[in-house]
Amino acid sequence: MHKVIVKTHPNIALIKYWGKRHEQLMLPTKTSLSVSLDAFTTRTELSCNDGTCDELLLNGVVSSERIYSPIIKFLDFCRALFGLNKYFSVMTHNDFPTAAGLASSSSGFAALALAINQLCKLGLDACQLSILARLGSGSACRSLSGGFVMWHKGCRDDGDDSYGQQLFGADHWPEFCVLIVVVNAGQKIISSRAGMHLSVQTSPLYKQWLADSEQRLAQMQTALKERDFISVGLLAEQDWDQFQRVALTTHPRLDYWTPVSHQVITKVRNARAAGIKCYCTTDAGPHVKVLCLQSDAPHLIAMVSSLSGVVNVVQSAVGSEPIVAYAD
Ligand code: 2P0
Repeated sequence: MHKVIVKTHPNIALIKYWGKRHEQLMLPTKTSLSVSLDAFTTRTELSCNDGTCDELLLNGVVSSERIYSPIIKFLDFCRALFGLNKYFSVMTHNDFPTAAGLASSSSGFAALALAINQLCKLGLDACQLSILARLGSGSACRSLSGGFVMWHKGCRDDGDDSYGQQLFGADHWPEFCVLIVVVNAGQKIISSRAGMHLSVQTSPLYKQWLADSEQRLAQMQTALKERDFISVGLLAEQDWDQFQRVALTTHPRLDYWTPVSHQVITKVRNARAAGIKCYCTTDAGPHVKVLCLQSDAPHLIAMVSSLSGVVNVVQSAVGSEPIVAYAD
């Protein structure tokens, strides 16, 4: 096989991951749960090259060191783990902003793991693929499946029980909708990886969040199963609220949000007070994700779009499985 093209979706966590119990193996301190975003896609084309190093293009250009080096590290890791004696050409295209709090590393490393498995005929099963993606970026292990996915924190030292598992596919809840409210902002100043490390070390609220989140997981699974939107929204917003408090009490303080983010959040909460079922969450970045039902989306989009500083609002259904689009 000479070339593969794969497509994956990023995911947004309803119960967050933020911190590691093992840094190299990317083992998390807590189990997390996410939903795949159908509206955003990473497309990765992978082939072998005859040169003496890997080549990497992100959205058609040679990317910055910050994006480049974790990918090369991941390819080095794959070469060592699977005895691959070759260099790769990687062409990745995200149809959404990279490293801006829109979970590009989740779909990016999921795509890379899937593509290497195909190209090099590694024969990894779903669980092994998720573990491989996790070694690139934690949240990527939740992007090897569509739908609603739980990343088990696991308890083994080798991490073999820490992988993403699909709870429900995209077709479980066609009305479930995520509005991605893109606000005016650049790349974030402190990466998630560095930020979560600081939070584990310094936030006085961190341990309590772990305990509360653990309890929320069981409730969230039941709410998802029953398609109980209000409970899903409230649980997600509670977990995000604690995540935000943890970030803001980290030393140095991690404030990933802008005044526009807060204006969006206030609008959403006002809409909820007026009877619309809508809930907020964010990643470690300023863009706000609004959980709502499809029928309420047009009204909510019009409402938040009117704020100055909102660049655009993307409506997303629940994403489906990654695909191998082309292989020869
Ligand atoms: C999540 N985030 O659960 C949380 C919520 C951001 C906020 O996973 O160090 O890029 O590569 O494992 O996966 C972002 O962190 O970090 C993230 P690494 P990652 O989606």
